[in-house]
Amino acid sequence: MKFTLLQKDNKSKARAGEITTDHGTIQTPIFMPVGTVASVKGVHQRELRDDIDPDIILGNTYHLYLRPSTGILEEAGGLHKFMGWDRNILTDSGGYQVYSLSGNRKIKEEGVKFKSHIDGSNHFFTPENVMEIQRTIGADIIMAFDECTPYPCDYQYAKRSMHLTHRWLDRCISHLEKLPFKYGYSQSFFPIVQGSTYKDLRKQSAEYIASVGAEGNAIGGLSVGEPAEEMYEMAELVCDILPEDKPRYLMGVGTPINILENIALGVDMFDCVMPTRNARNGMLFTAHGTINIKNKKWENDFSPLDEMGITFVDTEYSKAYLRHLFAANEYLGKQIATIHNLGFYLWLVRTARERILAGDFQEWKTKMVQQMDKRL
Ligand code: PRF
Repeated sequence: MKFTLLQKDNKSKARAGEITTDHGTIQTPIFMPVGTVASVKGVHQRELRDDIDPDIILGNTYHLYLRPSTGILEEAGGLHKFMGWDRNILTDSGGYQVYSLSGNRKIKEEGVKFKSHIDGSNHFFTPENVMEIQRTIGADIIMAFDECTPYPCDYQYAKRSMHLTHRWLDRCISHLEKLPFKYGYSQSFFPIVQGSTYKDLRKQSAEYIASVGAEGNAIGGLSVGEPAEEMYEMAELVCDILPEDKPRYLMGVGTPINILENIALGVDMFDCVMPTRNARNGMLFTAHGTINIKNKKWENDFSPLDEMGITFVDTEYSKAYLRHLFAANEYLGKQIATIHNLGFYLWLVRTARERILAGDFQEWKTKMVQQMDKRL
């Protein structure tokens, strides 16, 4: 993997860059649509590629290991082949899903014992077997096995957990060295900074993560319920410590405003279920604020879904039509809303990149944050 920093913004810490892997080039800042179970919910791979056009999508180790299972993915020749996606994929390690989805989890030095959210069966994740699973899934970027602390989290717990995440990181790295790539292309490994909302822990964690010299670095444990200002403060502190010449990935963030604010602090990569999940509930993100398409006020509004026309759904369908699809509980409503929202998120990061390259990112960001902070 190669990361090239193309431009640093003068008035903020925003950066524009390029990551190149064996599955192509990723222009940063980037938003990665979430395809948890080898599917970006509601969107065909062809629509994803041709209409939304992300350079990279995300999959989840926790889900893919449980279903279809690591064995099936190995038989298929890896996740790219299994799902018919030949661009980049990143897999999260399960270090978050195990805590948020599975019941009765038990964290020990050795790893995490958990119950499947599907059938209640017992499983055990360790840094070692999670590296093996991610080798077999075969994503281009794979993540360290960590513990994501909840919010709020008392200082002693956050500190112990951060040290556990660091010890697990050492185990991930030494085990990966023994595991060759499986499918003829390489995989890059990103460690994850933790430390909850404590400045001294975040600093210590960022320094430790930076010291392992990985190809890219991630920031975890944020956007778990803390106020946005606290998230920004932690992200800035960590970005200032992480190496400049490696991509920085803020995990599970966030709203369009969160994304612009964190780009301004030096983050290059984002993922979040918000554009896809909220689309399925009838919430549309636009450059002028959010729309609840189920609202009666759209019943006879025959204007285009979004005048900006970022994706074809924006100009081909009206607000009244999409409201009708939601009222009638038609699958198509969720599909159209998902294409719209992902199209908008990708437009947002692409435009941020253009503004960074053009030198007027900060002015554009201030205007966008103001105009997106509305309900239409
Ligand atoms: N760790 C991992 N994945 C994550 C997170 C984390 O802390 C978060 C936190 N927002 C989202 N996804 N492994």
